[in-house]
Amino acid sequence: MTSAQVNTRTGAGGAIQTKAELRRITEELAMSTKVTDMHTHLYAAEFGELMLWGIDELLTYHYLISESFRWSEGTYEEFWAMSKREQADWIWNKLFIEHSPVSEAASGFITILERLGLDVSSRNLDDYRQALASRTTEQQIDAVMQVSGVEHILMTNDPFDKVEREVWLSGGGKGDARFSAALRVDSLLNDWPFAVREMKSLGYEVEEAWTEGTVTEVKRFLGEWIGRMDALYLAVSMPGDFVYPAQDHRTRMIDDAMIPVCQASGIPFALMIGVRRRVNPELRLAGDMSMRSDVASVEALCRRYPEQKFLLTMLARENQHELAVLARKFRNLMVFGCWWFLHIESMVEEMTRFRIELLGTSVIPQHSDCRVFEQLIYKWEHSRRIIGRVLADKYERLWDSGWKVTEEEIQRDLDDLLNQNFWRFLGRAR
Ligand code: RAT
Ligand code: ZN
Repeated sequence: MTSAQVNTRTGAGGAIQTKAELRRITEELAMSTKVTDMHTHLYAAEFGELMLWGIDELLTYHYLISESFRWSEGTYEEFWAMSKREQADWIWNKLFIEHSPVSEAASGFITILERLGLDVSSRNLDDYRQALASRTTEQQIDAVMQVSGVEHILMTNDPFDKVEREVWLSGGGKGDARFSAALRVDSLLNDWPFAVREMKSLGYEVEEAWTEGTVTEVKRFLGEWIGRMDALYLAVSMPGDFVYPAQDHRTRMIDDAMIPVCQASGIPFALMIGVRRRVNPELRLAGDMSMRSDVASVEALCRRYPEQKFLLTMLARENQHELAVLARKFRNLMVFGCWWFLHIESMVEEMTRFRIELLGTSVIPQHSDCRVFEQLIYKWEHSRRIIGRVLADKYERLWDSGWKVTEEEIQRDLDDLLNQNFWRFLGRAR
């Protein structure tokens, strides 16, 4: 931020004059500071069909699918047999017309419409579709990044996904500097027989038995994919019953292959712990559940590998406080985001508050987890508002004691929270 910009907010000299001004400036800066979104399922335009955007994709977001079924007596098969557009119409009727869209995901859709300049009061879905129909993917990426203030996006990149793999193997994937890759390795840890088959088909000499040769080949696989993608970190989602250390495949994979490769490449390992996949398989992607996790496993990893950085988020509300306390003990642990079912206003508020109370501004308060591009608009707007409010409360307390934060300091703190803490943790301060 330039001093000219600073002075427009605070008047002569840049000093904040009143508590009301302190709050206003904090909340405004929280809304406008550029963001690095360090975990999404979004893609750059060159990934083609993987890059989801537009009204029908937004309405068929899996968060909304599961909410819609609460109002339906119909079968799952009927839903899945519909075209995407029909599914979108069905969800629109269930969640927006027959009932009011007050849930986080449903109200988020309304925030998107409004910010895209569409007439929310018309409730005319076809008008919304038409308004976006003339746009290209590239135009929509530019527009949404502009509106949401998201400057940099981390994708989730899975070499075990055939469609995505082809993009990378044909030399693509790195054409848009606003996007970076994160190498997703769930299959290696959570579905080893499948991973073995896939790696074999790609020419790696691996077998299900954990032999020295297999370890060497898994490390080669990881190293080559990190290089091919320029991956900024390695990432996995784990069930809540993940235990480390244990006499099992996961511990061997982490100790023998993943940590050595992360260390050789100088990248963090991101663990997202606490998902129970497909508790209702008929809901497909929408059928996953959260479960409590064992923070002691994270503790064991951080203690055993003090030189390795761990990015960590957990899915159960019950784990959040303990995890934040653990981050006080291990500087190689960076807590990030309010994940999935925690990405609702009440939880974001609670978690942001106690994280800042325990860790100051040394956390990454949010990531979006967006799957459809326009979701950046609502996920960040809703979270920014809360982050600004929490921070303003803390500055007001300081103000009452006579400690006056300056506008530059507020900007610095928000830049840390929304950008720099991520890049610094990677050792790539910007
Ligand atoms: O938030 C989501 O959309 C989930 O379906 C998951 O993708 C989760 O975020 C994950 O990365 O495993
Ligand atoms: Zn995710």
